[in-house]
Amino acid sequence: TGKEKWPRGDEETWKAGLRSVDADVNDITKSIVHHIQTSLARQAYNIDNLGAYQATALAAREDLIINWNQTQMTYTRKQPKRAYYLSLEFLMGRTLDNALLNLGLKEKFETGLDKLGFTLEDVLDSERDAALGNGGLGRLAACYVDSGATCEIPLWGYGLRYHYGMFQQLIAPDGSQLEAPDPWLDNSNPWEIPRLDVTADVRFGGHAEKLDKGRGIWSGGQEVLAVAYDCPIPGSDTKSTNNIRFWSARPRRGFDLQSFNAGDYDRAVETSNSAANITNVLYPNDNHYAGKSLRLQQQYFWCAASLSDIMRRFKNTGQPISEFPNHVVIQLNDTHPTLAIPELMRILVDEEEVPWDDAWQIVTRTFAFTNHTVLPEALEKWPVSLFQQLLPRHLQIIYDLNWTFLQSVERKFPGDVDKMARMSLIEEGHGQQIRMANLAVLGSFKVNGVAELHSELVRTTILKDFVDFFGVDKFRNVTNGITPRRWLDQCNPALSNLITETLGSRAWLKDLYLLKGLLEHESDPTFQKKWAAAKANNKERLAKYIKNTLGVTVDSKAMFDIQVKRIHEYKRQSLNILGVIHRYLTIKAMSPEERTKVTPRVVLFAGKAAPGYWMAKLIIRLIVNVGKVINADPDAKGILTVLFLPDYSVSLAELLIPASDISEHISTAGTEASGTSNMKFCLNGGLLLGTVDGANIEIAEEVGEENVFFFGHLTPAVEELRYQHRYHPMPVEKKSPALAAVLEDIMSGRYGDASIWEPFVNTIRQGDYYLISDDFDSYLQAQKMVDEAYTKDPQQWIKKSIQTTAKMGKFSSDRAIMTYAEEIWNIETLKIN
Ligand code: CRA
Repeated sequence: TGKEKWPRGDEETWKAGLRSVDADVNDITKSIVHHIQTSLARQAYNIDNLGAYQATALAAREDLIINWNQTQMTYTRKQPKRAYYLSLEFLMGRTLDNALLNLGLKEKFETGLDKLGFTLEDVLDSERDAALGNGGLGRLAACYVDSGATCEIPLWGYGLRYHYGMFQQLIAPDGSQLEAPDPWLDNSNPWEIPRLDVTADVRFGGHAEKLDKGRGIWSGGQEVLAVAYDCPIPGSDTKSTNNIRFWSARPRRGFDLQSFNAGDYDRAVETSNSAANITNVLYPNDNHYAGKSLRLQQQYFWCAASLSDIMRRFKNTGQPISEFPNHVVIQLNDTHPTLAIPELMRILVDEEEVPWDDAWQIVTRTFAFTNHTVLPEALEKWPVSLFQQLLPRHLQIIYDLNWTFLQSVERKFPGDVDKMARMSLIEEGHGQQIRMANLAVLGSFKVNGVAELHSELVRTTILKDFVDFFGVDKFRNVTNGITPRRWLDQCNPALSNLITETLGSRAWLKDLYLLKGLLEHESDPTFQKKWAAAKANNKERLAKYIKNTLGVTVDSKAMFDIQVKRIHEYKRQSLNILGVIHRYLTIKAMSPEERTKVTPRVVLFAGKAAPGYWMAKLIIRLIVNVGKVINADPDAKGILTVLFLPDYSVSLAELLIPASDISEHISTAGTEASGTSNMKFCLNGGLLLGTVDGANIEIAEEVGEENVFFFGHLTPAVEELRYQHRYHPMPVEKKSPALAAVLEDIMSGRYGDASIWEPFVNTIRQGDYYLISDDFDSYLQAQKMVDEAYTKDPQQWIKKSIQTTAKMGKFSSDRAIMTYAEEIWNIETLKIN
């Protein structure tokens, strides 16, 4: 019959060979030693922490793979509708600790390693971060796959396997940021499974010819091979283990044989090099479009490989192509994967010979799009000339889609040529450009923002025309979330254990609203003491790290005030450092007696600036130099310390976040789409100092406004204030004398030559686009309230901290992913047995 018998050979022998997941300590040490011996080719007498980590990872990975297999087999058998999360960034951080926790094997591994003479802590610390992302958007993708697996949703991620992740940040002696490459794969990556047999051909360039009925033929150019690397994503306390498939570029043929035979060796090697270049490096821009040709090649390479993989898997179900949207939903993480829309169109029309209109029906029932920013500088617009050169067939498809689309706009809004010009997929101008956001909206059945305010701004500003055209129902909100497994249980064992002990079980980790149960204990002095002790423990842990890395002693009894995130003018680290200088000047003006009444503070900054973002780098330099002066001044000793911690990463965040008393989320109103570190700090019992922006607003709604420190102008005022700065500027001296004194102090040369800082000071004196001068006094006021709340009633502060954690249930990424599943994807959970 041609049907083979499975399994081949003797079934009992097969069964006896299968490994199960319920290992005891003995199995674990055996597995580790086995990997040391046969995978690493090392032995008991020459194994160091790194080797122990690698062997431990290989041992844990076996358990992940067993669950992975079980999960994927169930999907294949039951054929549920599947969701695919297309993201150019997955900011995973470390994996071992998370894997052991999710598998419920952490204690056993700890005991096993101890028997072998290693501490779990050292072993965990030997892992390098996987930093395939810039910031919030990439970390969100990592939290969402964690929640997808935990909530038992058939959800896969698709990404790129960059050889170099986010650059390593060094701080030069003069305070400037330096960048070094991040060759994270150098020690090999135990968490990836190379699938050298899972590949896709991706074409670039060549010619596109149009046939009848919208069909076309694309040929010639250069073909690049995409090779899959799978990364298992375990759910917490479930067998459900999902996948991120990362694509790596390889030359299609080892060499261009024609050039090779013609004796043109250099050229032959060159083409193979340029193919491998595609997945070389992550672009280090956050919230900023740079328009590089190689970036467009990355985007297409990844979209084409992912869609061919998704299509192959769909076809294996044997369903007719019209069923595609009932089996597949694809979430576009920002506009980066928008090319998937014309690519699916191309596959359906040119390869599957689906009539154009039917194909468009399928496409527009398949995609949903998340917008992550309203900042104009982040909007992707690719030159038509670049498309002509690299993606000629996609350009034809986009033109054809635009033609039909603009006709329907004209029918709905006759004569409104301005509207048509704004909504067109093509921006006319000195060189036409393709507007990726317009294409993403047109090709998707749902569009969402990432916090209530942001989604409202999307509806009323950048996509207003599209709301008028499609109706408001297409435009939704899904407020971001964070995984409580990594961002509390893993990073803050002291607090996690106290919560579990208090609530009586670990169920809160999968139903975060259960944290509400802590409120019963908020006034219990014993509980308050334990709560404060957990925070103190985390602050000491951080102080130790600072001592070890920077050689600086910080007083862990002081208030820890933390701002960690990408360095960006809209995030206003500038406001923070200017406030610090104000605090310093105030201290300088005090008598020694008065200084004893000051609430001691440790102000910590960390974050990377895009290498090409000059002003952001200048702000880092200012922070470092202000810190140097203050930390060396006996007048400020013991009451003010200011540090910039280099090379911010997921792992450093895991150390910093549990140690904060207060954290700063102080963007100009309306600019931070959501923010997610705000959620992480509050979940760990840190209080929030912030503007009325992004998810800060919803956090305050949940934890109570009495528990957050809000300041600054509101979103509706911003436009008018910017107008005033432009056309009726008022000198800083008049608007805020306090700020004027600070700027003067900077220009006095105290922190280095005035000429260095002048460009920065000018951004505030002229134009002040981010409204530093408008919000400065209100910021100082809020800081004063923070000081008072912290010193005057420490017990009340602890209560606020408990209430904050207790009311953070909404911000679990489990809630967010279930909202996507139910309200957007129309997809069901699937239990894995
Ligand atoms: N830079 C927003 O700025 C948001 C994350 C995740 C961002 C953050 O406020 O929390 O996305 N936007 O939704 C973005 O990357 C391209 O836009 C971010 O991380």
